[in-house]
Amino acid sequence: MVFLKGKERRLIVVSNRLPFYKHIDENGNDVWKKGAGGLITAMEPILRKANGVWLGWDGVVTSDVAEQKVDLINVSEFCMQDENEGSYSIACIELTSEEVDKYYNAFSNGTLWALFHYFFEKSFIDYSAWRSYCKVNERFAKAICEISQEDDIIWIQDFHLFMVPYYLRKLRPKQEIHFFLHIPFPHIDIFSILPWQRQILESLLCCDTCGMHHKQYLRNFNDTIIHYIREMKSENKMIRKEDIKTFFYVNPISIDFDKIDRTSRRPEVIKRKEEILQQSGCPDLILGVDRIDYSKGIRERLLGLEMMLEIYPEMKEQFFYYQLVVPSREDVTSYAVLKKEIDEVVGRINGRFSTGLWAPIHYNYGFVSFEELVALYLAAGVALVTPLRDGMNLVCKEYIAAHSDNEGVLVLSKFAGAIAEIKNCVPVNPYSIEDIANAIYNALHMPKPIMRSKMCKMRSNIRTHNIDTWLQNCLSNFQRAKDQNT
Ligand code: GDG
Repeated sequence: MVFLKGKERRLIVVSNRLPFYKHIDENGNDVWKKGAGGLITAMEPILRKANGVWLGWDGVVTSDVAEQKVDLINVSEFCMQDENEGSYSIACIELTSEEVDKYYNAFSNGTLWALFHYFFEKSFIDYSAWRSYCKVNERFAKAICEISQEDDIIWIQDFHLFMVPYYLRKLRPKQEIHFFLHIPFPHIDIFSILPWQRQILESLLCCDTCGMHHKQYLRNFNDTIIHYIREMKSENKMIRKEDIKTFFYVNPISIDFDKIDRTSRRPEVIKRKEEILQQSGCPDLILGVDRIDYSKGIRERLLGLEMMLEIYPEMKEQFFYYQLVVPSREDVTSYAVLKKEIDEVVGRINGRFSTGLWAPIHYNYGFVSFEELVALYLAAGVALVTPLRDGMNLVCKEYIAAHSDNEGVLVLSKFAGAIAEIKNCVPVNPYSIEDIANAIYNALHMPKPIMRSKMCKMRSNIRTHNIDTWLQNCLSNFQRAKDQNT
């Protein structure tokens, strides 16, 4: 439940993927595994505290979705958890393999993700993928109606579900509908490439609120909407049938600072940090943590590291770069190609610069536990967060929260939404290999008092702007919209 103006309301979060995915083991039993990604990191603590419901795809591919019934499962049934953290329920949507190909891989990840991150050359226009996207979005809207009541707060997340507000508004004219976009909203010139821009805008206008991470995304959205309204007026079309005003707001998402800070102070995590440093055998550990994605700039970052070793050969054996890459969207061709490219670049750089027992890069393509991740953050004297474009980026905020020792330097891309809040980082242009090379060198040589002063300031900022304050801000905007619409 969340408390909104004197009343307890049930919170229903809706996203494409659930935080857990299901597969059936050899004995026919359901096995649930935890997924990884920014949306899970951000929304899970909120749902636990609110004892809410999370509706999404459970990763199951089925042959028939005609008679789908949506059941609620409490995650405490299959997931070990800390009693103090609370619990929540999940409600599962299934997809057919054709829908996985078209709605998920082709339209959501192929067309929308690429376009909204400014990779328009990777984005493709496929009408049958769009139709599948609408069909699945309509199924989500029906599932919401099945599991909710009109008094519940429905909070739809992200670009996979742009059309859900439109279908839901048709089914529930009086429902309060909220949306949050976790990726950038691009410039009008980019957005206009999309043949279905009007449908997406009209769907967003069916919401009570729509939140974004950065004021530039809202500016882009405003430019687009002004243009669209002018067009609609000139064509003498009604802008909206319902009398609902949509309230758009900016609220940069954040992390559970206290949980990461607490974990970083646990003796076993500190011990693990020391082991990592000892095993690396180098004075400094540099860290990169990313979901595999061309937008994260992993390849360019590795090239920057290579250039740093070319310009400053004395840096050999002085550091160890640990790159953790979490598998993601493995069925999308451009992601498989990227994986191969990264493998090759890592092999080449290690081949070029290794000496005796030292190799500059340790590459881990996999998933580590939360505690191991915090130990890695803590061990890293430098974090490289250099996406070519990122809605926000939570890894940089987690790195800051894990440094309860007040040490560490953050190298951060100018194209990550987080740069608006994190002023004491080393900013880089992630497209400039030379800029990355120099930033790594400078980060490794930053005098300790300056480093500590910068880290303290970054920590105090993220401690205050954490996931709880983000939620409270969103709820205030929900309330403002409600006041405006009644
Ligand atoms: C989208 C937007 C926006 C990664 N590896 C492991 C692991 N992770 C966790 C990190 C972090 C999350 O995954 C990645 O979050 P990001 O924010 O960096 O990126 P996206 O997944 O692209 O998220 C992004 C976000 O939504 C929220 O709005 O910030 O811009 O693209 O939390 O810690 N977690 C564990 N093991 C790993 O190996 N336990």
